[in-house]
Amino acid sequence: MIIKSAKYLTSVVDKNKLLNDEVCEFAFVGRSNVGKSTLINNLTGKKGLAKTSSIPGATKMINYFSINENQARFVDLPGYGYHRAGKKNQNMWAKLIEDYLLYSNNLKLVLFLLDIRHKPNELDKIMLNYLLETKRNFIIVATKADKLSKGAQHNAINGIANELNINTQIIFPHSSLTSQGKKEILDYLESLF
Ligand SMILES: Nc1nc2c(ncn2[C@@H]2O[C@H](COP(=O)(O)OP(=O)(O)OP(=O)(O)O)[C@@H](O)[C@H]2O)c(=O)[nH]1
Ligand SMILES: [Mg+2]
Repeated sequence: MIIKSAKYLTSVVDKNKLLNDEVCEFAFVGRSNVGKSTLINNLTGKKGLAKTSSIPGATKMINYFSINENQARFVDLPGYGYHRAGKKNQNMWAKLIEDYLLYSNNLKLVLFLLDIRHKPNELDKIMLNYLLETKRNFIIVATKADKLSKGAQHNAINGIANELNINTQIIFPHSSLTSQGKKEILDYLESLF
């Protein structure tokens, strides 16, 4: 997929306000601070498009971005598992993510992000099961690949595949610093049209 334009559309905190027209969506899910918003900025080539932060809990709403004048939408979701956000916020965000995954009719693919350095945790496994239960099409993006050598990346990807019982072919290592993996991910998105 060649992204020629990307712009912010709207933010939603209510399942009744989810956009549900004919435009296909790609959603970015994962633990807080894993790099969802940064990945959107890297794929679109627009640094400040989605708000990022070194402090977890940056994204608090469902943020929609229009790609190529509504050829598609990127959907930036709040992260899960940020305990300092407090139970009330965590529950609210979890519900929002669940509702989005349940009710979005034109969701083509979930980009499920995992930090390449860490073993998937319990919440990641719950998310994976939720994607399987709701029959959502997904790939795994192993983020922050620049933190590991190529050899260590290879081992980490095998580790993630084993832990989650999935095929390494759907795991894409990515770095927003070097743009490693950007082309492979965009090619994959293109293949879905
Ligand atoms: N080294 C490195 N750092 C990254 C990469 N991607 C993201 N980061 C850093 O990770 C931190 C979190 O990035 P965000 O994109 O805000 O993470 P998020 O998943 O959107 O977080 P929430 O909105 O809190 O759920 C920021 O400090 C980013 O600069 C990467 O590929 N390499
Ligand atoms: Mg974010």
